[in-house]
Amino acid sequence: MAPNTSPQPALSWTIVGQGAIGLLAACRLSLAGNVVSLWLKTPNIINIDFTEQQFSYPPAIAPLNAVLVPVKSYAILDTIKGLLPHLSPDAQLVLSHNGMGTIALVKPLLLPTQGLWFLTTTHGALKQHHNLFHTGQGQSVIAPLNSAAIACSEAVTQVMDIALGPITLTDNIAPYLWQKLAINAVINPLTAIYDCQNGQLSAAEYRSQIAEILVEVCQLATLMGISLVYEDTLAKVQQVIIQTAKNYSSMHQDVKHQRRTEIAAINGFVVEQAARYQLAVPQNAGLLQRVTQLEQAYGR
Ligand code: KPL
Repeated sequence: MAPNTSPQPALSWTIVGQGAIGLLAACRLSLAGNVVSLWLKTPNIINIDFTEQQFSYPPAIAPLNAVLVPVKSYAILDTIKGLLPHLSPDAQLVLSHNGMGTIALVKPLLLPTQGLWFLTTTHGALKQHHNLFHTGQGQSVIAPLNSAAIACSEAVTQVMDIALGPITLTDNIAPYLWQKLAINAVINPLTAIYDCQNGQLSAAEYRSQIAEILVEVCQLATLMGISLVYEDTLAKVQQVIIQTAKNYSSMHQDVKHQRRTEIAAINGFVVEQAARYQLAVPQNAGLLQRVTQLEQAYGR
C-alpha cells in the first residue's frame, strides 16, 4: 500500500502506559529527536535507561492528537474509553497488542474524523526496574482501519517506522494478525508454562508440540477464510524464536509477576472460534487450561 502523500498534519506523539514495547517506541523516537510524552493512570515523570542513556518522559497534556496504545488486549476497551474525552477531533490512534478481538469494539467509539490504526510487531523488549532492553530485533506491520487514518498515512507510518520499524504498510491487516496470533499461540504459553526464554523453544523436545499447536491455528484460519500456510507459519515462528531468543515473552513476564495474562485473546480466541466451526483444538485448549490454572494459583 502506498502512503497518502497529501499535506499531513503535525502530530505530537503520546504513548499509553509504561510497558516494555511502548517504552521501546518512546526511546527510539527520542533517539531520533522526537518529543514524546506518556499517558499514565497516575500522571508521573518516568525515567528510563536504554542503550546507556537516560530518558525522561513527562505526563502528556490533553488534547492528544497522536497516540500509540500498546496496552494488553483485555485493557484496550477501558483504556480507549478513558482516552476519548482527551483526544483531539482529528486524533490518530494506533492500537498494538497480542491477540484478537478489539478492533470491532474500538472502531464505533471514535469520531469519523479520528484515525484508527493497528500495528502488530515482533520486537522483543524487557523492562527491569528503570532499565529497558531491546531483546529481540523484530519488525512491524501497520494498517489504517478507517478513512481518517488513510488520510494521515504518511505522517503516522513515518513515525511508527522510527518507533517500531522496519515497518510495512498494508491495507489488509488480517493475515498479519493471524500470523502474529500463531506466533503468540506457541511462544507465549509455552515460555510461561516451561518458565524459559523464547530461545529454549528451538530445542527438539518442543518440536512436535509446536507443530500440533500450529496445525490447529492454520486449520482454523482456513475455516475462517484466512490463508495461513502451515510451512510458512512454522518458518515464521522458528524465525521469531531465534530473533527473540534472549527475550522472556510477555506472558512469561506476566506469570512471573503474577499479573493477568493475554491467554484469553490468544489461545482462548482459538478455542472459542474453533468451537463455532466444530473444530477440535486440543493443544490450544490444553494451553488455555494450563495458563488459566497458573493465573488462578496466584489469584487472577
Ligand atoms: O509478542 C511477543 C511477546 O512476548 O508477547 C513475542 C514476539 C513472542 C516476543 O517475545
